[in-house]
Amino acid sequence: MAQKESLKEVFKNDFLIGTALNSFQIQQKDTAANRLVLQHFNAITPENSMKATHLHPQWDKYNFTLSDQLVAYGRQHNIKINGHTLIWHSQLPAYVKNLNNADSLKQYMKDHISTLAGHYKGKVFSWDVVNEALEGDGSLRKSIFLKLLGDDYIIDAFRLTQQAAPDAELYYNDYNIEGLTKRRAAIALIKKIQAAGVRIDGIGVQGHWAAVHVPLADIEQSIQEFSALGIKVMFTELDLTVLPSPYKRDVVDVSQRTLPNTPATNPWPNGLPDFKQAELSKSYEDLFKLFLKYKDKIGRITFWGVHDGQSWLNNFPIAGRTNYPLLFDRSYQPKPAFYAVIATHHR
Ligand code: 9MR
Repeated sequence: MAQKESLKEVFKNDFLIGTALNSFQIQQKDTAANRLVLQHFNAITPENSMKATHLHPQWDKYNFTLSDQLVAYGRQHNIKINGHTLIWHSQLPAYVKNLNNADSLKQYMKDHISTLAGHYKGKVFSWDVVNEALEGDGSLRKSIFLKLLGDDYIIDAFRLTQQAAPDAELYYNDYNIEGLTKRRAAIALIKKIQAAGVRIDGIGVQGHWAAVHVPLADIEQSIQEFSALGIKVMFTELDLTVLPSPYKRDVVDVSQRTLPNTPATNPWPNGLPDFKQAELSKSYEDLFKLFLKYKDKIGRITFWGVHDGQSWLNNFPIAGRTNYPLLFDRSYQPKPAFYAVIATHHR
């Protein structure tokens, strides 16, 4: 039976509530998930289908079919669309990775951005213009873009997007930027873009955290510091892993390679025990209390998936585990964490 409460209704005066859609959901083949989308979410991000590998697989070939479906779906249901993502070092097709001169890469960037942002001009609410350009130590990631084009490729990417899609909001998106080192680097980056006279409207804090270890103080500090730059703060890929971490620190590093699966690292293949449900609920409750405290600075909270069964965390950083990071379970039912989130609003 469907629950009465709707996330997007409950938080309608606070921030948008988004979710990431995979290709089945975009094609409306996951009908139970699509019911949840329509009931609870007023923002969508394609989990993969707008990435360069999918959308721009060859130099002069674009494959808009799936992302056009996503955009049509969003527009039909009055759901805001966040384009994800224009310039990213990962999921780059080989013909880009193998470029060896600045002129060609510049041409790629110009064609890629003007074609995508132009195609969805007036249809996409916002773009993650540049994704994950910072290393853990705060330096610029040694991507092909940095190597061939130098530091200013980021400013150029924002400028090109602004030209192609003047009405779209433009964001910088990254993980772990709530932490001090990357936060400082992100602030410097945003100031640099602003100083160049180029528009940046918001920052996307991905929000791949671990239940019980959510860095609330860092998150609060980063909301304050990012919004002081005159930009909106978005939480763009929220999920809370509940499984044992193979890392020393309880920080999810999305660039880590896949690690071996052992019984000890996959303890709950048949269901999450109550005490873990309670921990997850408490972490989501704490987070949403914080989000509500800063609702005037936050534009959107997007979950990285509709339900636990589709989460990337089932396969990362260890393949084939059973994780429980979202508000809806594998049977598309709201979890205790869902009700904990709803309840933050009524307090
Ligand atoms: O969830 C996405 C997964 O299905 C893809 O295999 C992966 C590589 O493209 O990307 C995942 O999403 C990532 C997002 O695009 C950027 N931030 C980190 C996300 C999790 O890896």
